[in-house]
Amino acid sequence: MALPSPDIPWWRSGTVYQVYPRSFQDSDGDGVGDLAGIERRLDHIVALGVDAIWLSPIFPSPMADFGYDVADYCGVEPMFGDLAAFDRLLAAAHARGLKLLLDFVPNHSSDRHPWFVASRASRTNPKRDWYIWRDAAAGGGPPNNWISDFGGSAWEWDAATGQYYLHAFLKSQPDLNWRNPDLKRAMFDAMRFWFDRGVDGFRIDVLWHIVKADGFPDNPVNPAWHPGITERDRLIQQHSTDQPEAHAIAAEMRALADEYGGRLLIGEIFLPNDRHARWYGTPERAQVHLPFNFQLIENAWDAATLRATIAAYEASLPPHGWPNWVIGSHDAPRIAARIGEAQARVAAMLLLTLRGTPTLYQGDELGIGQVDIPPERVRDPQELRQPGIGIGRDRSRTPMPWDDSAFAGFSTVEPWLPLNADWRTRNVAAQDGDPSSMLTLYRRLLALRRARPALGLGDIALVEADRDVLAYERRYGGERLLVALNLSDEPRAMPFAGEVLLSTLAGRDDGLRPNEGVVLSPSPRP
Ligand code: TEU
Repeated sequence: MALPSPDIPWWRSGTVYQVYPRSFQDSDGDGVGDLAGIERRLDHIVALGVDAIWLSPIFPSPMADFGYDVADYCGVEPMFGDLAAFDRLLAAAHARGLKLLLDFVPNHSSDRHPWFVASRASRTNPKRDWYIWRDAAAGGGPPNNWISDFGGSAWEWDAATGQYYLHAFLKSQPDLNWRNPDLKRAMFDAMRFWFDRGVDGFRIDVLWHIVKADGFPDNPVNPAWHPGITERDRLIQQHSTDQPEAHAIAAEMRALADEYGGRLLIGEIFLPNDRHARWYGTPERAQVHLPFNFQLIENAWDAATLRATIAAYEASLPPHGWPNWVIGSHDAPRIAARIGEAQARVAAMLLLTLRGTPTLYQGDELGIGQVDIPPERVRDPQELRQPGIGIGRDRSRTPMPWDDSAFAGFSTVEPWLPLNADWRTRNVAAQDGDPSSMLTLYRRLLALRRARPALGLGDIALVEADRDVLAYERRYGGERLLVALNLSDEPRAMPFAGEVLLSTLAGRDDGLRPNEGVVLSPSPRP
């Protein structure tokens, strides 16, 4: 077996696990998770078999968007702990061989950030230009037609200074002006602050948003919009996102990460393949290591679509671009809610056997499915502003169920969001020793991926198979593994001859059973 070269960076074969700090483990009895809680539960993450954790924002925040409204880029939200608690968590993670990534939110700050307080104080304040201020349109009203991702105009009138400011998300999340050199320097200093403390990299929030077209032209109307989808999609975000200057800043961020050596940058980018691939940059002037690929979340769950998705994405990558796949997040619906638990097992196998770095989201390893949030407990600002179209994000932000004790061992009091209704049986302790549990399946898949360079690093080739079956080969050096996934709830023909190393189901069968996925070692060729 060919052994991977030691200079292959860890994140190529590694797996990232997203922790949503508010909902992982409460250690001080306020119903909200915190850093000491995460530290206490690190062994769960180690036992799972991932390589890195990415923490959603932990910085001081009024929590209008649950941490994605940052009031200090170089601090820790008191609800989560303090810098000392962060240093302890980082040391504890490193001691267990886990990397730790933070969530950098460069597009906007909180309106309570001292920079914005200064910026809105007067038109002549030295920080005025750190945010995006514009006069009203000639006939009055907002400067252009841009719509906030959370609905309504992206411009908010400030009566005191007689101008509008831009906010791509909530009005309490004013967009920063990356064209201002002082702002840019301050943001790079914030990245250095965390790199100096030892963080292994960043997931960068809405990276493709950070620079806007000069002159702020109107965005074109989207002819495909209908009232069943978000208001944001009324327009095509042509001038408000994906500007060349944003790519240039990504390249500078990468240069900084490289300066520190071995630090990873993951960019949150939602774009079609051709434009998405540009976020890798060029070998001479690289941008992010991994532009997040959300196509397993966005695209239909059937063999033909997945096959086409994999083929088109692979074909779009530049030669130096390493792929990655995401199957859940704090924004997306739970995978098991979307496709059902039986297929969620197949999805786990797909995620962990595709070519590219997988990111998995806390709770998906337990197969948490639909969680109905009673109307009076809805907290997500996006849902509160655009109710009724099914975009609520609370349903994937519910607390981790650890055991069947009070509040699932997450807290000693009622948590900030309800638990999954089946928490008494669907929790870490219950699944821990159960050979048929989702948790056991994830652990086995991660162990196999770690043991087999063909899975962690190998090439991928899609293989023709029966209807509803997605099949591919992974190959590294002399090692070859085969994957066959039955996307239907009927039996299908097994496309390969070989020894089953791992099935998503208990027992064995010659064919592919309904909703079965298998990894095989090929039989030697006759
Ligand atoms: O999300 C960016 C983003 O594109 C979201 O608007 C996404 O489309 C939506 O949540 C799907 O329902 C990032 C963060 O992940 C999200 O939690 C933040 O609210 C947002 O940026 C603003 O910082």
